Amino acid sequence: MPIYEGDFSPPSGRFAIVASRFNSLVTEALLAGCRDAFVRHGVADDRLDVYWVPGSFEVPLVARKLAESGAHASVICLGCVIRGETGHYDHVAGQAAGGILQAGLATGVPVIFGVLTTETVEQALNRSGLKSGNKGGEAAMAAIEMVNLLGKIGGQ
Ligand code: INI
Repeated sequence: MPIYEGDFSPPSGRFAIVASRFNSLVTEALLAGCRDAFVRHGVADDRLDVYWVPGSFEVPLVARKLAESGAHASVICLGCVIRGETGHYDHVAGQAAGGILQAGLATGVPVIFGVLTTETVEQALNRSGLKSGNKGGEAAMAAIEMVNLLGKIGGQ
């Protein structure tokens, strides 16, 4: 029985990272974790293109444009939405998630959801390099795994 999985061998091509400036203390740390994971898996900084947007709500549009361009093997979306800071948390977080999903489904390019959605600032900090790892690094790993998995589909 053939089983197909993406591995973490260095993929070819360029990678786009869309990062949200809102809550930038957290998102700068997500970006650092993302870059670090890429570099440690054979994707050097000069193969990464970083696009900054104002907030997580703006991430899907830029992610979709990039995915449509066909210039990148994957698009990684980084942001941070904290419930305690806003009454429109549900709209921003929900629309970001839905838009990021749609960008991938509409283009066939793996578009990775590296947007933190947390109740508190402490949780966000913990998931961006403190107690609970770094979601930006996890997003880079997910991108590599998906690129390598998709490379195995249709070619057997
Ligand atoms: N954007 C975020 O990325 N995180 C947030 O927590 C947030 N809050 O709290 O409102 C947020 N708002 C801005 C939003 O993403 C848009 O940039 C803005 O509404 C303009 O469209």
